[in-house]
Amino acid sequence: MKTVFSPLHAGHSGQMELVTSAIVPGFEKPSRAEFIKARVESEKLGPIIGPAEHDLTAAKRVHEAHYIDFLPTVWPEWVAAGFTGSAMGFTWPTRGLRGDVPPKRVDALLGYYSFDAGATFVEGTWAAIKSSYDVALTAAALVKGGERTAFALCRPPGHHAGAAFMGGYCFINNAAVVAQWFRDQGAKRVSILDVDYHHGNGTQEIFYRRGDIQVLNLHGDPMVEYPFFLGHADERGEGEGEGFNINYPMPFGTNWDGWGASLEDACARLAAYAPDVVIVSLGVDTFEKDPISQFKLKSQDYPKIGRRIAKLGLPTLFVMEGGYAVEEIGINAVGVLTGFEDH
Ligand code: Q9C
Ligand code: ZN
Repeated sequence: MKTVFSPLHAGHSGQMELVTSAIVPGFEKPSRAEFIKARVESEKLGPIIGPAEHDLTAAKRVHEAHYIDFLPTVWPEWVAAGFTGSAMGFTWPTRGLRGDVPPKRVDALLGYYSFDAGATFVEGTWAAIKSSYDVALTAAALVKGGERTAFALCRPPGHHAGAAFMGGYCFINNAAVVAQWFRDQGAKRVSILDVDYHHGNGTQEIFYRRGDIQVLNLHGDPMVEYPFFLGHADERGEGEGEGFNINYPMPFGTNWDGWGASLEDACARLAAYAPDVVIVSLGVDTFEKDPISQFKLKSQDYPKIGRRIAKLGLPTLFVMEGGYAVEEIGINAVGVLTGFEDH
């Protein structure tokens, strides 16, 4: 399978991150993508190609235009305001406050367009966001063009980004963008299978009222795990989307037995939906040694994920999301892909 990769991800580097009791160097760092790329090469997965440039039309099909237009302005406005360090919000419009009046300061707008302080900008961040989007669309075009599969080695990731919010290291929801793009290219139904450890709250929010894009999410129980405020089993979609959003929250300590059972159920529902294409939001932060996660998958489990997805027999696009155990991230992510190819 072909991998699409852009070196521009590397400019999104050195950002800080707010965790429970400290501000620390971001876990979402450039070496993640470099370790994955190195493993694609050493495993001889296939050619690595660069992305074609795309305008922002496809992004605005799933995100609000004012949100997308804000993203490239952040760093220049931050610098013009005399701020240094990492650009992140610090005040958020929660229940009871005005979410309909964008303020005029860039630091306030960062809060306005976020649900947490986890989507942080440095100088190269917009170029990295744009390259990640280009990577996803370029890989999607390979599958649309008849390839059985492709790997979008996206960085930064996307699944926490909603129609008008960022968070959780995510700015543009690459998986959502390509799902809508496939619909616009004539696909009747699209499934998104999100196997990242964290609930894909942005993806769910974007498609919650849609029956033409099925969203299946396997993740840590939001009662006790980030992003906390979405991802429960009773969230099944609304209106035309009723029954097309399916959540599999799982407890801390979940290993292959429990996780694989959820995957089996998700794959059965996906097969019943019979989509034209499957988009896998590929996070490998389910790994036992992940520094911010609480599941217990082992490296030997990742090829099983790929093999199970391959058994669906559907065109499949893999879009990279999370995974923070950088030493093993390549082994695990590429393990899924070689498992898929083995089938
Ligand atoms: N103590 C993705 O995997 N921080 N985003 C969690 C850790 C945010 C994860 C707190 C994690 C975001 C794409
Ligand atoms: Zn994650």
